[in-house]
Amino acid sequence: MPEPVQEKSTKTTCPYCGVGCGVIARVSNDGTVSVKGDPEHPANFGRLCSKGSALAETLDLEGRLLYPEIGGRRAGWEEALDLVAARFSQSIAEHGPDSVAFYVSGQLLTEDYYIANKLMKGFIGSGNIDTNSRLCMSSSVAGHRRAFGSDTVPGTYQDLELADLVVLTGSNLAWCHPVLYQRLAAAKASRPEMKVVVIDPRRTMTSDIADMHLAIAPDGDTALFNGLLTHLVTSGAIDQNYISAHTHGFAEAFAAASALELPALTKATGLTEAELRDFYRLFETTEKVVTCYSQGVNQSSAGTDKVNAILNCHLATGRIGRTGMGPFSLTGQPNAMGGREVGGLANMLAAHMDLEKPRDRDLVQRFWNAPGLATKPGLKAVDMFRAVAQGRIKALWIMATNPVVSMPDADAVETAIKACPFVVVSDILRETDTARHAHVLLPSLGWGEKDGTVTNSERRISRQRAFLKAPQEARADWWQLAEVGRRMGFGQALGHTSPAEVFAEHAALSGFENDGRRDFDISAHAAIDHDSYDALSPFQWPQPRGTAPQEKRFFAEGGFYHPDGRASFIPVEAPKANTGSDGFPFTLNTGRVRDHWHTMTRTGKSARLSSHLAEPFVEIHPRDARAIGAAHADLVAIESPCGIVVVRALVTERQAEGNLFVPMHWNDQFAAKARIDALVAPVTDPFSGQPASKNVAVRAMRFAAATYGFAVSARKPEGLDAPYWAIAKAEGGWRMELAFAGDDADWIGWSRRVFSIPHEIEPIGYTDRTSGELRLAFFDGDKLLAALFLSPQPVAVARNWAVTQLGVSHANLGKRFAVAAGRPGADKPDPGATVCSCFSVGANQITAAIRDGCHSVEAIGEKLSAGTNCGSCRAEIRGIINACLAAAAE
Ligand SMILES: Nc1nc2c(c(=O)[nH]1)N[C@H]1C(S)=C(S)[C@@H](COP(=O)(O)OP(=O)(O)OC[C@H]3O[C@@H](n4cnc5c(=O)[nH]c(N)nc54)[C@H](O)[C@@H]3O)O[C@H]1N2
Ligand SMILES: Nc1nc2c(c(=O)[nH]1)N[C@H]1C(S)=C(S)[C@@H](COP(=O)(O)OP(=O)(O)OC[C@H]3O[C@@H](n4cnc5c(=O)[nH]c(N)nc54)[C@H](O)[C@@H]3O)O[C@H]1N2
Ligand code: SF4
Ligand SMILES: [Mo]
Repeated sequence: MPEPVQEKSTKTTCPYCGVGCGVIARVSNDGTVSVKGDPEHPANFGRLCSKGSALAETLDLEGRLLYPEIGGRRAGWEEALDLVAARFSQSIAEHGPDSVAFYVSGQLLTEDYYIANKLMKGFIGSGNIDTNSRLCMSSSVAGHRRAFGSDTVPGTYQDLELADLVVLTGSNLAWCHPVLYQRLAAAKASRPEMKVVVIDPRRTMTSDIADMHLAIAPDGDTALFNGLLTHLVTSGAIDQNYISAHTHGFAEAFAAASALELPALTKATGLTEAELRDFYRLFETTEKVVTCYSQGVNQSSAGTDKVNAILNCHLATGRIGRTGMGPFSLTGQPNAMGGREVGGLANMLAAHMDLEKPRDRDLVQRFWNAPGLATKPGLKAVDMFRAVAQGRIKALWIMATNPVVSMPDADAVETAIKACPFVVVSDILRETDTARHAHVLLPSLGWGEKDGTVTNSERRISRQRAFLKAPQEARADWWQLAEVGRRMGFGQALGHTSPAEVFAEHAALSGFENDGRRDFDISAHAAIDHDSYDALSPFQWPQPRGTAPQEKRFFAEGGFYHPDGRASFIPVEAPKANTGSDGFPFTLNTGRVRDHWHTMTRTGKSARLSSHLAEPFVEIHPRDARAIGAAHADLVAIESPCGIVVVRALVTERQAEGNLFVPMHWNDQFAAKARIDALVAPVTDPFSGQPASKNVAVRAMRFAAATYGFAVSARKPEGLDAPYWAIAKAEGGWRMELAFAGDDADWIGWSRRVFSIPHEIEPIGYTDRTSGELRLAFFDGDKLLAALFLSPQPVAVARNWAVTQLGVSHANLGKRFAVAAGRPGADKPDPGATVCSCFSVGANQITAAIRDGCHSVEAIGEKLSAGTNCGSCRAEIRGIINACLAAAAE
């Protein structure tokens, strides 16, 4: 654990999702950290989800990168920074500024991002800085800019509570923005007349509170919202005054929208006429509508058009910027918005200005005193890694992102990085799928150690504050960038000595020659000093010079940022329905699970978070599973022309037929072959350059194994060589799923090697000749070191029970044999798969409580505490209750 800075509570902001919850971190005298929600923060008013609640469990120094490394050897900062500066300068001198690139992240703080962008665009003079926000928010950015003339989110979180209809499209809010979901669920509970519509090919946990779930065909959104626009016109629900006073292009947009008649609409959306009519009628007759959208909209080859199809409907009804109304782009990362504000995307310039506009370039050039400012946009992420592969980029700096896992065509991205002459990676961990290919590794400060600001989905800027000392030699990302910039000769422009100074400059630029022409203006903070920065309370932008903090919505009275002040309707056409391609009949959809964050570098450290879903899986419809001969818990290989993964089958009717869903999280550190982006083709949206990560043509087949295994081990397993393995952190050790091609290995020898068992320890064994099952357990005195359960079928041992055996004393020999036999005793029943990660309550415990008469989420909460802390599992508990009661009624 890093050392505490001071023994007191610190107000800071959660480093995970774009809800941007306020957190109070407390460091006790013995150095232990605890976190709770900040009751005063306007994003969460004290609530936290499962990931936020478990933050303290991710702060240990295990696996941290703690000093710079060059070519795998420890180096000093001076040497590492000199080398990075020299290699970047050399490449620029020999091949020009476009031969270098930065690939950064929406998880950087605004101050880090500002310096990265200033160094690359202002002083290196290239646009080649792009960010993982390209994979995340760029279609929303492009859609906003086409419609509004600026990248503006018009509304606030409160609008979701005040609306009478909330449409959630391409958003699994319950798992991905859990506190906002809780706010919505609470509003709906207090006003049951409020309606929620969820539009998603899968029936996700978010559908739990929905009055209507529309299982849309992949990429059917443009057709759906075009049909809606047509319906709004024909039913007379449009706001003609708003359209004529504040917009242009309505006729063209309507003409494009009405191209599809009802029969074609049902085909394109995969919905019935009745479903379409019900949804359209609800939208037509409800004034207060908020339409929230996220990656089911953005991550598409037509993502920008989807965004504009949605914006068109809100503009046509004038339902924008008023209380309880408007389109709402849900941002993913903690600082997706801050990155956009500093212009971190390759085609943007600082403070929401445009790299392609000479006037904007001139303004920024003068403000920065940067005669060499880039004159054209740089390469967007997919093109950037293509340029790396082609040898056009010779020096690459990757910061706070893990592209070998998260970029489409991930195997090709890995090959490109490996072949790049000079790669710098700044990360908090030493071993990631990307870091392993770096020539220079730079240790960054992590959450709790670094200082700066982030902007959440509702334009609220909050401080992240340090409450732990920098561990060993880790340093802030902005400092690393500025130090390299100084060594490259740009010292005058990068002389900042603190994040407060960087923030002040960023605020000043936002107001520079602005006069209301640009939406992003926080110049009220242009002269902020260190003390005020330390004390800065969360505030929403805009906050121009001389104004007090305000809660502002945009565009109720027009005032758009196109030169004529009007919004543009964008005519959009529905893409042709995807009919699959030869030999690749399934549509692969990818996304997130409740308790993991992206590539698991932080959530993978928490046993509690890792127990919710402990291995990579594919959601598959029962009929599809039958068709490929796979039963529940079998392994499935999924393949596209780009790559292959092997994951567990999770057979469920929540999944639509013909579609598969695999989470994006698992990577080479946690599984043998589960980097799903290895399958995703690098197909991008033509306007935003955002990859289509949710609609990939694949084939699937049962993965035959001769032997399946499950194991628990006190030590992290080493050298796993099985064709399938997936490891997860457990209380007191690790748990893992395994599959082998053969059935006659030297399992004792294998276990000794993989679980690091001292040679003097003999196993307790158990073989069942009829079932072919074999169990081995290794004890050191009364302590279980490892247990391996093997079977010709997927292993049926009670997982969570087995995991708890690592932590208990096995003084009684009989109990040791029970472990080897894989049989929970009556005194310690199997809790079942974890549902509530805050209180470690499993599905079997919940089922038992239901049998005992607890028939509501509240009753379960009273009996087991499940669902009473962060509330992230309440939808799942309700699902178990409904399933049990339905089964009992049959
Ligand atoms: N637990 C957790 N929360 C997170 C994150 C995390 O890693 N873990 N990451 C954060 C980040 S960076 C982001 S960007 C957000 C993402 O938040 P979300 O966008 O809510 O999450 P996803 O699971 O990527 O995708 C959302 C849904 O889109 C659906 N979908 C797929 N194709 C289509 C389609 O064609 N149309 C429609 N309408 N829906 C479709 C998927 O089935 C999926 O349920 O989450 C943030 N929050
Ligand atoms: N198939 C598929 N692919 C996807 C998506 C999908 O839905 N489907 N979603 C896309 C989206 S929306 C996103 S946002 C991306 C996310 O993908 P990534 O950005 O690649 O995922 P992370 O795991 O968040 O990577 C963050 C890295 O930064 C490190 N880190 C943490 N804190 C710090 C810090 O303070 N400083 C530094 N320097 N490093 C730090 C972490 O250890 C980790 O290695 O994935 C995208 N890829
Ligand atoms: S909803 Fe959860 S992950 Fe998102 S900011 Fe709040 S506590 Fe963090
Ligand atoms: Mo994201």
